[in-house]
Amino acid sequence: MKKVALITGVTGQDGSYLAELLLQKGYEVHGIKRRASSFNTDRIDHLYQDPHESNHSFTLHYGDLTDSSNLIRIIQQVQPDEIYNLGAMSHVAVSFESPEYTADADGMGALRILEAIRILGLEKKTRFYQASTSELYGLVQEIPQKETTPFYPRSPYAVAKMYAYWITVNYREAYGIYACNGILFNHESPLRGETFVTRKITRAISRIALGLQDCLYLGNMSALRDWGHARDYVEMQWLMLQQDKPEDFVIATGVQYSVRQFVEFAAQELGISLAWSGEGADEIGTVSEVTGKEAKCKVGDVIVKVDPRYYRPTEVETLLGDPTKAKEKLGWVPKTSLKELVAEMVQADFTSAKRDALVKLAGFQTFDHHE
Ligand code: NDP
Ligand code: GDR
Repeated sequence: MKKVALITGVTGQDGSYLAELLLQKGYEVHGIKRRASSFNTDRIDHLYQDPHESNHSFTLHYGDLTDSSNLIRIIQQVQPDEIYNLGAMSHVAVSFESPEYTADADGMGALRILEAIRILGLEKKTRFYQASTSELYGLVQEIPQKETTPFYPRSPYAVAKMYAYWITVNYREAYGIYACNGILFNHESPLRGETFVTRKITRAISRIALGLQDCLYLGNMSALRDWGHARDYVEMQWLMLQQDKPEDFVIATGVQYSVRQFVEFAAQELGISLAWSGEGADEIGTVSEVTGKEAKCKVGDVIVKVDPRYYRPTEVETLLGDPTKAKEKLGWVPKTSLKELVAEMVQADFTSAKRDALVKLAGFQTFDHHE
């Protein structure tokens, strides 16, 4: 018998990698996607299976984490062995703009699924994974952060995720549901949303190198993050649901870099070196050397500037995870270094920037997306 998994947020970065992993493992995979006015399945189109074929093992359902009747109906229909709750309004800065919606989708959404499991009498059958986050540590109380480090959330997103974290623990203890939290530190990939800082950087540097864009505007470049690869991290999401006993785990690399360093690594990938001057809102990044054959920018070009518009009302300055528990109990170690991650992201974005440059050269108009 095939195992059955249901993924919320299947159209997102992690949803795509997880669906691929579970299909490779022989699962029947169901995903919840939101209705949108344009196609929103780019990240999973390569996994599409014709629903008219009798043996298809990947099915999408329309739904939303803010709609409990819809969640109950899908879970009743699918009868999943495992639910991965990856769906969320996941952008920290945007959560300050839409705090109430963020609380509803990211906090109450987890409760709605756990209640659906209970209402449908699936407590003994269905295992539940909650996408918890290093943002829970916010104003950090201990370095590095581990499972026992106290939380201090610093955004509406993190506060909503804190509710989801504790309701997951509570339903495990109250109703014996196999439910666990993966406290995942930042993880990136070529599929990362374009407005998160890493992807914003790799896209912009690629476009600047080809003369399609002049400057990259960023917020707080001194922020420190522990960045891993999403492909490595979804393996952990699966592993956490395969244990005898449900537990919560920190997933991180244990290595920390600044946003500024990430910019430097991305530029170096294309043979561009940067020099920094100024401070805070006046900081700029100037091209100091160009060795990349395809890079069109020149020494002296200012290609990075700070725009305080990207500052957050409350910032998380430093995050560094201690993944010892995951290593000891699950035998997990991250496979991808930051340099490898940056190289993969830059290569992917440089390829699509080159396509845009060719289209432009052929006399057609191209439009970039803007925040
Ligand atoms: P993405 O933003 O790439 O994906 C989020 C997914 O959630 C998308 O499929 C989105 O749909 C969907 N979604 C948003 N709102 C709703 C809603 N109301 N109902 C149903 N689905 C919804 O995030 P990631 O893949 O990067 O992250 C996955 C999860 O892990 C998220 O919960 C995130 O908060 C959490 N997390 C992520 C980390 C990271 O570094 N990536 C670290 C720690 C935690 P649509 O495509 O339509 O927008
Ligand atoms: P984060 O990721 O807030 O850690 O949340 P993001 O990439 O948005 O920011 C990381 C750090 O970079 C700083 N920064 C900028 N960020 C963005 N987005 N845009 C900018 O221009 C910019 N300039 C500087 C930020 O201030 C911040 O310090 C991610 C999300 O995936 C969450 O869903 C997840 O829970 C956490 O990671 C772990």
